[in-house]
Amino acid sequence: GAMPSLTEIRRQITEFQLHYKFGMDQVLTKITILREEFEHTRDYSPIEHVNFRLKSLERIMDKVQRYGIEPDLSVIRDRIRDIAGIRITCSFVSDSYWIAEMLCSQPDLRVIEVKDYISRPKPNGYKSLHVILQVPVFLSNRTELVYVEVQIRTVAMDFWASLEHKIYYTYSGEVPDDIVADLYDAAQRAAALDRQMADIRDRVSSLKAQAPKPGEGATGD
Ligand code: 0O2
Repeated sequence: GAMPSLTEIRRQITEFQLHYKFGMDQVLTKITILREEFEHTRDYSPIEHVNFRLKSLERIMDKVQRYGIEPDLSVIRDRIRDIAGIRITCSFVSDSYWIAEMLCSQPDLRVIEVKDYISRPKPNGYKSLHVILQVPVFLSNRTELVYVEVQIRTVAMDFWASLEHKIYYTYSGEVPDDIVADLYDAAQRAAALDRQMADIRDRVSSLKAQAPKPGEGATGD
């Protein structure tokens, strides 16, 4: 067939990106609902912050090269599953699993894969829970299924991962050995901090459970 015109290519790319934005918006709304419901019914929400991004065309093309796949929109749609990315930061490790479970049990989301780098960290020390979902996007004339990657991790894991990501790019992937070793050590300390914080929380909540509530318990004489 004839080569598509530049205008046509641009239209196709914009449409492609728009579908990911729609899919991401759907999942973001679900997260907002969970968050607001928690704030309403309890005194705390397990969700601390939510960040999101659409992968740039440039970064998509890097991945096309790395995967050695055809630079074709329909191939990219099938093979690259983190074009729409959402990151949820929470306080405690147990919250990560809890949030993942609440999302994964929603009937209109299809869970494609769960990568648990919390229980099995990457060799560099990276920890995070990755959930790859497929979301239906209802367009005027059809329904499109789009992948959305949700990364869920604690504040401590997130602190580590943002620094590691910057360093990795600073050295274009060739990080000096001593820095690799120090980063690994820092990841272990972040994990120790997460354990300590959970332990403190548990002790405080068991004390709270024992304490008499106002108006009950000791009558004081
Ligand atoms: P960005 O800038 O976040 O978009 P692959 O993507 O092929 O390397 P896979 O199995 O397809 O690996 O995906 P995986 O393991 O779920 O990882 C995808 C994303 O997780 C990455 O996206 C990072 O956001 C994050 N991630 C994974 N491993 C690490 C790590 O060791 N350190 C940090 N800081 N982040 C990690 P991108 O596209 O690499 O980057």
